[in-house]
Amino acid sequence: MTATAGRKLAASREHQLDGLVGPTHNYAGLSFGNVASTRHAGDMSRPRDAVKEGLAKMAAVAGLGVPQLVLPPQARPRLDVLRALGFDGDDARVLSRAAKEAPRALAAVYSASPMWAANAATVCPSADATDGKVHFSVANLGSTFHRSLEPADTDAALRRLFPGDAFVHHGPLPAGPLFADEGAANHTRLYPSGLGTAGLQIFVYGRGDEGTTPTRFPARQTRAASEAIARRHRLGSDRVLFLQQHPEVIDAGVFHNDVIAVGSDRALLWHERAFLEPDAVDTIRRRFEAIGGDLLSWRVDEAELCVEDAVATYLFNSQLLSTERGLVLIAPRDVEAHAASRAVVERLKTQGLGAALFLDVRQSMSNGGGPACLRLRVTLTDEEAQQVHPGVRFTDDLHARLDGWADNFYREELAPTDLADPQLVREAYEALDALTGLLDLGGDFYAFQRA
Ligand code: SUG
Repeated sequence: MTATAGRKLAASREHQLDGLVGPTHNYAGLSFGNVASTRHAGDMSRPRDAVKEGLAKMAAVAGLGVPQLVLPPQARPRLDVLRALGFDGDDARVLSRAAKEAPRALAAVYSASPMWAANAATVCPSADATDGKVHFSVANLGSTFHRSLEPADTDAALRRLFPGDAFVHHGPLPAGPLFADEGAANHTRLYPSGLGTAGLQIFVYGRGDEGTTPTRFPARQTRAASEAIARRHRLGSDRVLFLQQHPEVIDAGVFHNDVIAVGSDRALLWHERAFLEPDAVDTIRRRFEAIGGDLLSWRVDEAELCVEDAVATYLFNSQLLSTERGLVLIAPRDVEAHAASRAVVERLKTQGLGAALFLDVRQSMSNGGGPACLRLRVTLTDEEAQQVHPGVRFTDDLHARLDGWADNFYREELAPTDLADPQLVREAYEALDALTGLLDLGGDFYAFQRA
């Protein structure tokens, strides 16, 4: 570690990049292994509430003094994908045929899934990389069809939001089961507080080349993918740790590690069944100590909160934020409403947690996306932060403008049958066209604007 890198991290801040919920947010049961997605398949969705819940969360985070950024939604529906699947003719014909012959494909091309920015990419701060750059690796998201449509546009968006040579943008890893990658949802970074040195990056995978794997639901992250990312990001071997997620919890609906553990700063909140290796957290502690860290371990036992209730309430999908008030937990309201889950938070408050805020992100939760799913953490030095596209900085003014934009363009309700309505396509594109003005992204951000 050079003195320069040490100075750089001392002035670093963790930015929260939240996926803005797109106008076609709907419930289609597209994610096998994500129990909320399956349970809510076919429900009526409320896109306007969804985007406003996300905006209110961004406001709460910004209100804590944490820098907040907005990731624009991707253009949906992807009629180009339906055409590639053989549906031809004008838009109305493509939609009506797909609705009859391939309703799941229709739902997939409409999904607002890019809102879950934790799956957009894995991001590593410059202090950890031997080349002193911030590295982004876009996730390939090949485990589900609807999410496999995201990487190319995610890559383009991240390049637009983080331009300049402080940032290295790696595209997605090669497609296919071997390098299945779901981004930062399986990645945690701990750093020794006050030292201004590099951190320890923990990559959690569901499937290795050998050994136990889940039997009921897919493991969406492989060890090979995590290793490739660590290599690309030029992380020293003393900076990385690879741990296997317990296959049994994947089979219980923990489709990403951030559904069963969350860490930030020097704190790690984890369920006793999160990891396969029984001594996983001892290893984390030891490795963290070796780089000058003192782990604050918050273990939750099965008797205190069972995995099923953890999945139902999403306690571990809270955001853990370093603020002037100490560590703050942004948890879903479902945690507050559940006695055992809430009791864990009360206990944490006696063990170093500064405060907890309970927020309503119901629309996202019903598709299996809690507060932490909606954000990607991007740690930047002050100098790097100056390079970020200024239009996506969340301010009170932008909040007000985006609220008004949602009132103008978002439907209150969306039923599965509405997806065949060509008017919805026009509405969605009009909304996004207007958004590029609000975020100062120019008139050529979306493919439909360039056509
Ligand atoms: O990939 N749900 C998302 C939820 C992602 C949550 N992210 C994190 N844990 N970080 C998924 O399963 C459901 C879409 C539908 O069924 O309509 C969906 O894609």
